[in-house]
Amino acid sequence: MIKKYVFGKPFETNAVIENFDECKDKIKEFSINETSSSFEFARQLDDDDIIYGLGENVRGINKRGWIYESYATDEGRHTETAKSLYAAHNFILFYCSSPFGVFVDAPFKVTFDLGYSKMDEAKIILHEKNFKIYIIYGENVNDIVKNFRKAIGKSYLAPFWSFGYMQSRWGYKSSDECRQVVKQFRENDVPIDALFLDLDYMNGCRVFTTNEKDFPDFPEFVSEMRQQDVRLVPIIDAAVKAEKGYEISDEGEKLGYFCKDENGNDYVGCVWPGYTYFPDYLNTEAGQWFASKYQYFTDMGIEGFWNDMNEPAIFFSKKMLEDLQTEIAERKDSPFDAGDYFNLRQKVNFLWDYKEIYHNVNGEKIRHDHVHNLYGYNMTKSASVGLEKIEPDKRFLLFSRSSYIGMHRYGGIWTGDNQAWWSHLLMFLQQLPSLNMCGFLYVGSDIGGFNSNTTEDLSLRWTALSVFVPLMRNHNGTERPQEWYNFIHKDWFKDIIKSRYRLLPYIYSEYLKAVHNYDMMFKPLSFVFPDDSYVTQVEDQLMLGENIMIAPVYTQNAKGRFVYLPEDMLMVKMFGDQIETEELDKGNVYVTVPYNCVLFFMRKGTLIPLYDSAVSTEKLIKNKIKVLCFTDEGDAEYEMYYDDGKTKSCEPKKLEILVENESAYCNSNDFQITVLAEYMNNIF
Ligand code: MIG
Repeated sequence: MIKKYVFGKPFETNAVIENFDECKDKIKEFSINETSSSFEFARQLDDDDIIYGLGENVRGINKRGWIYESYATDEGRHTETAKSLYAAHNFILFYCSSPFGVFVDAPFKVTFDLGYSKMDEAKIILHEKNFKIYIIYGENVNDIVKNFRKAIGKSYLAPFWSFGYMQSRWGYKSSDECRQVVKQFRENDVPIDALFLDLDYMNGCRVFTTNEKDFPDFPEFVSEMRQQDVRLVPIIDAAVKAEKGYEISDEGEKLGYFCKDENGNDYVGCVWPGYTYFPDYLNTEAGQWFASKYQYFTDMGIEGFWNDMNEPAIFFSKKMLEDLQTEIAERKDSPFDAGDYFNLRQKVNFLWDYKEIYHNVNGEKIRHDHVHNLYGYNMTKSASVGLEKIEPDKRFLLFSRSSYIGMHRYGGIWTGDNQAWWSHLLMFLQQLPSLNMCGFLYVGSDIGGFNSNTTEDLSLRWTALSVFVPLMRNHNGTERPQEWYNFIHKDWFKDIIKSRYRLLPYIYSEYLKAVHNYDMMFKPLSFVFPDDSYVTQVEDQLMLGENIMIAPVYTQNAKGRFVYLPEDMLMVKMFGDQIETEELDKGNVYVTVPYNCVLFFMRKGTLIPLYDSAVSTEKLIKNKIKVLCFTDEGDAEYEMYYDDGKTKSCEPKKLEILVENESAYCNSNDFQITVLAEYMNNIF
């Protein structure tokens, strides 16, 4: 059950697509305080209450104890004290005596003070007065999330190839450099499915152009890579270079599709191309005009895109820079003291203001800060709708940096410019269930860390965690190159990446289940073992689907780690083609984890389908499946979801796999299934 409450006249975000009647009862979960400019929803917290949710954010799985601000921000440090990252995911779940979820559907700034100002009080502060609030109920936490997810609609379905290993860097400077990267993979039989192109492929950062000098014959380059099973994925920046003679700029100007300033002139900021216009993605026509330009690439055979800088990120506003220049010139001969200096410094740091920007939504002029959190969402929604016009049934890879709930129907996200810090490896693990609650299933983080120089061991451990994650992409922007071949133990990376391809039937199946059943792929342990009071404390392990538990190593120099087993489980260590298993008893146990190891734990009575590894998703032999079992009195079973991986319209198929006394059975003749009996010896 879901109750919808409406305050004032909310801007339609289209986050929720199921229809609910407006509820006029009093909200019983919160006490409400209205001030002249805001609404505050407060609730007492018991000692044991947990708060889950908030999607992409800093801190733990339990969000309690910090103050978060939903306001999409280009923030490249992601420290523990950050309040906002790139996304605004306003769903939280109170895990208390009678659990419930809350979705705050508000496109402006919302503060979630979750026991920060007062340790025993949660407060949601809405800084404007027009919004909707949904209170979501259910039989248990899984049910609450499911009800919410049904209300916001089915998550984006990514193509199967985008579950392969992907390499990126800011930036590969030429097509020859790209060829060298791919050569390293192919010559060493390290699997890869995609190579990402950052700013350098463009002509002077002009969106929908290519750099003829360093990336000559672009369409041929695309097909040359494709022949090697490597898809090229170009970056698409949100803003458009403001320049006479540049087609996109001229067209957008003429059609009136760019955001305006207060006086109705095109707003000019500065981003990578220099002075730029900002397409008005909140204006459907403007969004569709921009999206139609993706055809420039799809005509060349490009099948995937990543949308960047769409918070939107602005380095400075032309007007505010000019005002500052005038101010400095005027003050040339007047005294300047310490206070003046700090004022000036502050100004230089924030030389743009979202209040300068206006949208045109169905003829209505709306100031950007009132709808700020919808910009990246609408850029990506437009792209998805536009791509659907180009090829209606094709699944394109599409993911975005900024997002709002609702965007999960159109694309995935990556978690932006993280750091090559061990704490960010753990933080990513902790973001996974929160992202899934908010509908974002096709997600990933920059493996190895985007900012700061990585280390070989950090890259290895990060790759090992990402084996389980849909978007498995190594990306960085700093000096130290972090493609696996730059390190000493190349074979260790190879083992880990091969393990990914082996595990794909399970990973993809659990992804499809989460999409089609409105479920979470990654869950906190408390969602699966509600009767075990200890698991609410576990912040560094997750359930992946119902059947396996993951517990990555996230500390430097650690040869292993302690793992909490909520029940007897089978420990599995994969090393590419090699596998080791050991049955472990419930409780705390220390396990050693070599650097080339992918570690997970299976529940009793279950099995994991595996492929033989291959150098690309296309080379996998998908009808030959090997199963790894942890039987319960000789039996194990698994329902494997699969589909064509290419079209949107295909319904998932379900392969029922059953193992009885070392023989495997399934409900389809298309598959050949073998039991990996050697790993079962210690079990029978
Ligand atoms: O201001 O395109 O998060 O992945 O490599 C930096 C360059 C702009 C930010 C993205 C990052 C990308 C980088 N971009």
